[in-house]
Amino acid sequence: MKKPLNIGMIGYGFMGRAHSNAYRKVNNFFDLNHQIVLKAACARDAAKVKAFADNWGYESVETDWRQLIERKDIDVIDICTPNNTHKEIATAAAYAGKMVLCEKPLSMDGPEGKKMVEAIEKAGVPNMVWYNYRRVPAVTLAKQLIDQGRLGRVFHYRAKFLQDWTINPELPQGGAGLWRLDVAAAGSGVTGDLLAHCIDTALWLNGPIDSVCAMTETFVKERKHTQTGKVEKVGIDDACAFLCRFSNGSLATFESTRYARGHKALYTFEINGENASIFWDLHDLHRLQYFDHRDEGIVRGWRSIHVSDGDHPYMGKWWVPGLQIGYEHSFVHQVADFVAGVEKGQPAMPDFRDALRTQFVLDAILQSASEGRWVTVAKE
Ligand code: SOE
Repeated sequence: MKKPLNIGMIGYGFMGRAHSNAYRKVNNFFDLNHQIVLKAACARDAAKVKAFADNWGYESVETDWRQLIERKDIDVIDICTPNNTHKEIATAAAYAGKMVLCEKPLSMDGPEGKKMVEAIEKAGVPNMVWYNYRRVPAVTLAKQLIDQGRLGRVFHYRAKFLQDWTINPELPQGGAGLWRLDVAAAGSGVTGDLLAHCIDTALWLNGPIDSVCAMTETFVKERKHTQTGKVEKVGIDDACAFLCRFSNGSLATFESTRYARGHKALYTFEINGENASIFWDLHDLHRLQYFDHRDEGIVRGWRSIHVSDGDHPYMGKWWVPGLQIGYEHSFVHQVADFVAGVEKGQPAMPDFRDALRTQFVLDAILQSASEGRWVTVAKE
């Protein structure tokens, strides 16, 4: 008999759906001692949250997250609300002794994130931040290859995350989905929304970043605000590019924008080491490109590894070799690792403390862009 693990979901947007899907699938594919139970969904709009709960099979609804947190029958609070609400909900949930799963980025900035880490560690509750791309099997395979020392000394890291959905100046800021354009709700633009993913992966694969030199731009300076109905200044960065130095001596370039016409979610990274290189592309997420200079000369070249075999990370849990999986599975893997971590007493990464490191890099990027100089990344 499995032990129930009761989920209290806050928010019903894109991430509310991605996580709910993961909760529903995880026990069918992964051997866990806990059974996930979709206990309650919570959001302010009663009709919308009811429709969401009915669609995904949540047993009940709440319209006030404080009520949800007080409920004795909830074990895990999952925060899928805009960034400016993460701190208040996460600290209250930790104080109430709940496990806390928080959407990325952890917080609005480093100082706020630090307070969240203090609260969660004081409460001693399991916690995790949803940087899902670590658990795309090809990305996890990249980590394995690096940990095996196949690359040798790393010289370069190169990442970008390109989209094109905010080019239209008539698009308003604020409200469902579009809160990402409102600095009061999001904290920053592409830096916190997209580069946060690139940085999380980079810190995991290539270690700490020491210093950054960044530039940002806001191409559309004013947009109508959905809540006030008035045309208001846009406070987010529409594009950001930065150079950085990693502690291991490697040099890096990162670029992100929502103004790259034709690109919808082009997240790519490349790592160049003395012996080997790795390249990954979210639009082709089940492949890892790998070049090894130690291969025999006549067959040396980039290999395109179709990450779908039973001995590839996570793939033994899915179909048969050769059949690929997709974006949504990265969330299933993250839930599976979180629950397995709770069972073994080993935190699943990134936890709040680990995600705070990304937050410090984001702060340094924004400071560097506004001051026009290199900035050292805070460590703690
Ligand atoms: C929108 O920019 C968005 O949905 C991000 O918020 C996600 O974190 C990213 O994975 C895809 O793009």
